[in-house]
Amino acid sequence: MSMREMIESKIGKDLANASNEEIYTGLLYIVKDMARDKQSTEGKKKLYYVSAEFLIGKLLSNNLINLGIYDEVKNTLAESGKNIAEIEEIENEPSLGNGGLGRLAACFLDSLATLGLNGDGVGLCYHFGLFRQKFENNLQNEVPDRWLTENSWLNRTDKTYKVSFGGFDVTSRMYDIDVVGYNNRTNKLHLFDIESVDENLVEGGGIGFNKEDIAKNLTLFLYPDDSDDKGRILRVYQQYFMVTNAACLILDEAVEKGSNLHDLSDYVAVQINDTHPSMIIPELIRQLQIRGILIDEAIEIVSKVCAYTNHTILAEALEKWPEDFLIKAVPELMPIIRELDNKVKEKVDDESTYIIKDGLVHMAHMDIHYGYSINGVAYLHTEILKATELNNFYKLYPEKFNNKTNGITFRRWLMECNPKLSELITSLIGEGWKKDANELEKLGAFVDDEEVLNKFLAVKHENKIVLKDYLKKEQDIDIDTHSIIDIQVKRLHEYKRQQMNVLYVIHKYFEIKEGKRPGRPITVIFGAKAAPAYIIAKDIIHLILCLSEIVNNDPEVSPYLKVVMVENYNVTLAEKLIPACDISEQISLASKEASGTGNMKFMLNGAVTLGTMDGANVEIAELVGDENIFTFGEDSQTVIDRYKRGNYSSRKYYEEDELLKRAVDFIMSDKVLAVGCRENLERLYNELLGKDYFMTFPDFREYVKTRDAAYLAFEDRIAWAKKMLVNISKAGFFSSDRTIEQYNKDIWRL
Ligand code: 26Q
Repeated sequence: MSMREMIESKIGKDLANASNEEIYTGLLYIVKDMARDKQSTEGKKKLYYVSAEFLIGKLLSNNLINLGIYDEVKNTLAESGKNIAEIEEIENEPSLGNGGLGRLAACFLDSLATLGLNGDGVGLCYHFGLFRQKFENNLQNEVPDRWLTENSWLNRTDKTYKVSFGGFDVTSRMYDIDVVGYNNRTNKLHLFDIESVDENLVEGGGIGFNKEDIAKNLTLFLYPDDSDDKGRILRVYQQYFMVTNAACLILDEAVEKGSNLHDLSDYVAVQINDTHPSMIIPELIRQLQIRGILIDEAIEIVSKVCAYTNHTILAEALEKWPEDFLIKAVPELMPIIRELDNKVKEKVDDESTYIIKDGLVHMAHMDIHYGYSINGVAYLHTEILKATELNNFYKLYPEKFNNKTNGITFRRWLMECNPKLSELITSLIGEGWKKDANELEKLGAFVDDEEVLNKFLAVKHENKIVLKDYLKKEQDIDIDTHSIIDIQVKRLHEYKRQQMNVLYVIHKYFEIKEGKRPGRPITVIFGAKAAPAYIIAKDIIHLILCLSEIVNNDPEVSPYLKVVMVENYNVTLAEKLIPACDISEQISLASKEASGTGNMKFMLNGAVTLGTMDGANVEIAELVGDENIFTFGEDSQTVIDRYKRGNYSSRKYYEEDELLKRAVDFIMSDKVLAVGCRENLERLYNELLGKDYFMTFPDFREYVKTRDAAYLAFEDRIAWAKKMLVNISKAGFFSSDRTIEQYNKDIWRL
């Protein structure tokens, strides 16, 4: 059957007469059929990647590419005057994650399937993912984002379990999404829901809902906090619901394959994605006990099965649950957690490593004592964990600690989002890089070939045109395709220092006012959601929006500088922004960003990094060399030492630096107050002057100098194209295929 016949028989009419919705739905079911046909037989051992977040993004194009039929479909549609880009727009993005950790889980699923490894994801089927961001009066508003539609990628299964909480039960059901590997096997993402969920609990237009009625609200929302522990008891219910279902599924499948449970570690590896699924340790122990295994052996079995990934160094983000919460929500787990804690207390003197302290259960401590592997997500991050944050644990279990530098899937983050660059690369070095990312190194042969370098510049420019059209159509934003495009997109967090970027923009605004104009217009793009309860983060968004109103409407400034804050930054927008970017802002305070993965996506798409020596930036710098990255700022050791001394005073820097003072004072100027809210602006101003916990002021001067140097370097177009090329050619290391191979070799052994 030809592609046309296949699609037309699915939708029951001629392509030419079909609506985009009908074509989308037809393609959805064609992909689902093909995925079903590609299911491979199970190996003996299986990985379960348990995670509260899977930020998978839209799936249609991704699946078509991985099935190898994207071009065929695209051309068939084009023959009937249909545009695949418009059909993609029909699909809702499932925003089942906050940011990096959730997106990493999605990249890992793609790589597992692509490498032919037997590994499934297990998580929750939130009805509303992360909120949709709306700007009103230069402020962030949050509205619910219902992504489920009648025809979706979810497949309802027959698997249901009874889940008991303190005082009541619910029934769970498993829904599956097929994870189609690139030219390889199909794995599954299992998402659990409650049968009794009630969407009517969501109150009039907002993201508020009755927090008490757990049997109805459990799977309504993803927690919108990123690193700030605002979690309440509902989060405990969610987490337990996730892990008890995961544990049931794991034991069912192992038994089905012939495990006698004593040999569980021959059948199962569980990767605990940050502490959100940590309760799977006591829960597996509990379920093994129910199946007749004594507690001491159950603990031993589970300790050979569970491995833990740490994604953050911010102490406040390490989950600690009050014992009271656990007693109320999941009473049956508490005795097991106490037993685990007692065993620690029997053999370990160091009180700082105890699981229960002052009425709080430290989830990470449980993971480290009872998991067989603990990994950080970039070289620097793992070293900091070993040397400082988790040093007491490292002394106990040095052999458990290992690094797994993050990666991204090149299928989505190059082939899908940047077809023009993919084509250019293939025309130069062949198709091999699609299966073996290290082959990108072959591009190194062209660093001095001006003709080739010009082609890279041309692709970048074409991508800027695509972005321009998209932003105009979707958000009524105008950008200049001949400007330098400088982008910072990621969750809004003080440690990521969007506020420092803003201070630079204010500084540039003053310079232009004084007649010091940049050689070429600059477009500064921000995209970020702030957790609804994170006040200062929302104030920073407010400042960015005020600033863009002022700058873009000032005829003296707007020809040279434009400030854009895209609304509702998500995976879909990232795929449009990243291919068009020249300068990738990765400016976190050194020691605070565990890895970052956006930095890798930008590099792969030919942007040059402007960054601190933090997270995976350190490895990027090492790979591309000083010539091909712009680094600045204090190093992690200096920062860690200053925190130890505890004597940082931002006011001192402010008073000693005219330019910094001028920029900071602008926040409270009449100009900004005229378009903004005094309360928000004043709070942010005071925060910076009174605290500046993430030390933007000490790095400000060097940031300005380095960013100006990057803009200047951009003017030597051939030299810049070389930097782009080197970045692309060295990006192979950051393929999540490499990361997953390392997890498998060192941790899972599938
Ligand atoms: C905790 C308690 C209560 C409610 C929410 C949370 C919560 C939710 C999400 C805590 C943390 C997160 C997400 C963390 C995260 O995304 N971390 C990022 O992980 C990436 C993948 O490893 C890294 O690249 C980033 O550096 C890291 O910030």
